[in-house]
Amino acid sequence: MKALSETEIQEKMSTIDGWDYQNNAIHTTLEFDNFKDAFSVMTRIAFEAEKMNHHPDWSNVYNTLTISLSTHDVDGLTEKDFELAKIIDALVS
Ligand code: H2B
Repeated sequence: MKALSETEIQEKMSTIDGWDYQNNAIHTTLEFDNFKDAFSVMTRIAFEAEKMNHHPDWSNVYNTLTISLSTHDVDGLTEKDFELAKIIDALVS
């Protein structure tokens, strides 16, 4: 899978919600009511990530989940990052 160009990335940024593009990755921060809710969403994201064989860089502190997506294999952004971002958007909407 090839890394997306800057133009392609800018086009795709309009297809996802609440993400920003920095340092060759896309980032979002999600806040939940409590740890249990945060962790249940993480579990659902984890299953989707495994199905795609594409995994987030993330950290969780109590009710806050910070996620960064990039494709390590190409050291940049690919279609897979935007596909997973859309799945995450759908899971939390
Ligand atoms: N996840 C992400 N985010 N980027 C990758 O390049 C990647 C991955 N590569 N998950 C996969 C696993 C690769 O390491 C395995 C061997 O297919």
